[in-house]
Amino acid sequence: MPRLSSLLALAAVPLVLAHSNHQTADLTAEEIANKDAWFSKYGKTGDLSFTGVTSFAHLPHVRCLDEPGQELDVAIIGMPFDSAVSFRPGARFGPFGIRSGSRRQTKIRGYSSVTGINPYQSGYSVIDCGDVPISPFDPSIAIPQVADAYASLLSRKVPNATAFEGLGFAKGLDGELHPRVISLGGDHTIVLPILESLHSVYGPISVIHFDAHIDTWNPKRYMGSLSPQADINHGTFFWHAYEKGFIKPGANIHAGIRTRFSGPEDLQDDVTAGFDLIHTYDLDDMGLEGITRKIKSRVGNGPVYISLDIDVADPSAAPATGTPESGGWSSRELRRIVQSMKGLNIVGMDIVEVAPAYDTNAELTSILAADLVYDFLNVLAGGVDGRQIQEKTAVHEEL
Ligand SMILES: *[C@@H]1O[C@H](CO)[C@@H](O)[C@H](O)[C@H]1NC(C)=O
Ligand SMILES: [Mn+2]
Repeated sequence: MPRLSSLLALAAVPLVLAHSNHQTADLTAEEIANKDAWFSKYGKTGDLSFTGVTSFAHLPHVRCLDEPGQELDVAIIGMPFDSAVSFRPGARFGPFGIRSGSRRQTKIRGYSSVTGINPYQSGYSVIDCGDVPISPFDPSIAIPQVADAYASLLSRKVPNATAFEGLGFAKGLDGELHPRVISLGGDHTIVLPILESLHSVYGPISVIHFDAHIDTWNPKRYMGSLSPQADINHGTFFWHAYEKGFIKPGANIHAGIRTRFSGPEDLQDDVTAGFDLIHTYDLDDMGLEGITRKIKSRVGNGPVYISLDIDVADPSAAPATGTPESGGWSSRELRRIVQSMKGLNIVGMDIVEVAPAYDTNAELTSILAADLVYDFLNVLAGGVDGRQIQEKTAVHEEL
């Protein structure tokens, strides 16, 4: 312990010595424009957690759709669409809310004591690509907009392919490496056009679906078939993905399910659509290990898409969502399950159904959603394993 306090004292020295006269405003305009002068006087340049224009985790922001030459390793993109929901609207503000919830994340302070890595400094770039300008008026326009935007991002060159190859990431059917995109929803319907775009690059893919609801409802049983467009909504999109052949038969799984159903026929349709199911209560009986094992054995080694509806979390942790259901996983339980997804061949991820208007003033939902994106980035970067945690513990014991 004495060594710990002496280390802390040493760490503070450069800031104290940096400038002896803190009470005087003596930098010229030229010096302020020169980052070094500002740094040597005040010890910090750039954004603080609570300052600056809000990109995800203060990452570089590029409007990628307007910049076709922009190369991408990992891209974060907002999909502000909520015109196909059954209950509370508002997820069009989800990307805004999640970015706001991410403000305490930064590249220079991104090291995880759990995974032993900093996913913002893992040899490849993470860029906030802004939002897709999605029509709020007509889902028959909005859905192809999502597909076109996603396909555009997937088509970009991957500048740091070697960092990816070390992680064993799958290539597309064309033999090329494609960017990994993390989408911020938006209501869950956006996943249908996302799967369409991914399918055209990888062929049929498996889905790991965290949600309180199955979202494989056959539209004929789900409020009837009023029009082709009304059939495609946030409760039916996986049924369409199954019918269109975007997802691999028998290699998909839900986790966290607990809603009510019309009857057993809903669950029969779910099996037809190719899904297995982990109930929210299974955590009590199977534990983290059992859930992880069941998910991984279901999806295997092929390309996997992870879709996370924030309503999978208990409403006490994530009240700001369109169709909350009591009895969900705590934020700690959910984050551990998500962190355990390391090692899968992940081709894309999303967090959907964050509707910030229903959040607490403390931004509980937005902060959880942003932290889950951080967990996604850790999983992509190959973090989370027991050995790294032990090494971290050893460092701690040395101090
Ligand atoms: C990735 O590649 C780009 C372009 O070649 C390069 O500028 C950058 O330093 C590389 N590494 C990271 C972490 O972005
Ligand atoms: Mn959903």
